[in-house]
Amino acid sequence: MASLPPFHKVLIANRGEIALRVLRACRELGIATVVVYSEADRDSKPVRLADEAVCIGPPPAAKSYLNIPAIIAAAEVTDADAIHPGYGFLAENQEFAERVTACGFTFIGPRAETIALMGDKIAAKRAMHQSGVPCVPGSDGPLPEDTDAIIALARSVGYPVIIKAAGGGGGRGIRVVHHESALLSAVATTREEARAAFGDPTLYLEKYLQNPRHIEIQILADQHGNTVWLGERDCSLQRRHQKVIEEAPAPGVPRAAIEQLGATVVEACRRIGYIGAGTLEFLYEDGNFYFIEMNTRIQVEHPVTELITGIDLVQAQIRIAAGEPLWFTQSDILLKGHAIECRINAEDPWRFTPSPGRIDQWHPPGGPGVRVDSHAFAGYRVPPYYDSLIGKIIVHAPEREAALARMNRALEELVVTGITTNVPLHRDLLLDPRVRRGELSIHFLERWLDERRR
Ligand code: MV4
Repeated sequence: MASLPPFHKVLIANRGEIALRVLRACRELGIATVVVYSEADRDSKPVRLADEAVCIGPPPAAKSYLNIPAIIAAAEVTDADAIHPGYGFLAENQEFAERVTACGFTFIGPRAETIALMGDKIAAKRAMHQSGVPCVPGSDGPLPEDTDAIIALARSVGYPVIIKAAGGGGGRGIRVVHHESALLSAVATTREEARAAFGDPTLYLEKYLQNPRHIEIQILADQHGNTVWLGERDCSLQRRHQKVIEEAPAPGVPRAAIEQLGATVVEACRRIGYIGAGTLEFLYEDGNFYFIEMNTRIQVEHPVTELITGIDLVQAQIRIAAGEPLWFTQSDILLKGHAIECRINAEDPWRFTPSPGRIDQWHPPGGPGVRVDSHAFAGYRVPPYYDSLIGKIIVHAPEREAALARMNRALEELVVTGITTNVPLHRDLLLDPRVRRGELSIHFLERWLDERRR
């Protein structure tokens, strides 16, 4: 059955592997594509594969991928219907979503007011808490100005506490406080950092969880009130808030607990009027989940969910933005097997210094259960201006052990020369018995790196 494409033409306001990923989704839906690019990405794969490409400025992102007027002008001259922001850059920028809509284009993502709600971490937490989503105990709102009130609050929550900026997120504007003696100076410093970085000095406070896992729930919601959750992802293996390996399902977490959480977040997202794809981030410690933030974009690690559900999340984003009702229900979503993603970065595997330059050889892995999302090719020059992600290897197998074996095999097959990559880090990590047993925490990787440096 041939159905009408959701849009005639979509403009892709991003670069690299995610621009290619969105382009592939559009192609399969019969939608023409426009890719915008900076001068540094002129010879990139998404630019070559797109139906049309428009240069929007010089290499620095502030002058190209963050240049809202240039992107809107590109949509106007190419007569695009809709704009997909990918991740990073303008994906969670309320002003961009508003201007896209005001100029008559469809923003492929949540409503601008939802982006604003989730961008305010206090408002997001309050909205989730009111809908029964479990949250970390804390200030239940902005931290007071009064120093005695701050001290009393931290005492009632109990040390250690963590101070967070309402305008922060993703690891920016946070500070852990272990003793009352350090509290007020930590608040003052974090407040000034928040004012400078986000233009908003508002802070909040939470009990600091000392050794949690990072587990997130993927949701999809259409414009007609249908909302589903698509399992969880464990993203605990990270360094400096950059995820390194993600997997689904989260190893060792009781299914009943996740299913209850899934049902709760679906109800919360329905009440908020959430539309599109979204991810709720939780800390998981001692069998309990605590909501921390919600991301209103497609995430780097979305393929892990696609492999265990069989649902194309990027196509779903596009069809939802065009107004289609969800074409499946919660009971149609079966989580099958186990998926693991390794992010391949052009960087030193142990020192993490970027390694831009020309890729001489590129031999991606293949075979059963292996997916490679990458814009790389032999002869491609990794530009020095953007993040170092050159691709992702994602494997799927019936069980976790088989997925680990498959990832080891895929990493052995991968050949990248000319630049340095973090593949040796992945290979060593996947050999670690604690990783193999699924004994993860947000601190595991940094401690593991510390241990091997000695
Ligand atoms: C926390 C926490 C412990 N307790 N909140 C860091 C980034 C931001 N998204 C939230 N973060 C954390 N919030 C409480 N109450 C520990 C972290 C945290 C973290 C969270 C997820 C993934 C990696 C992390 C690394 C360090 C700290």
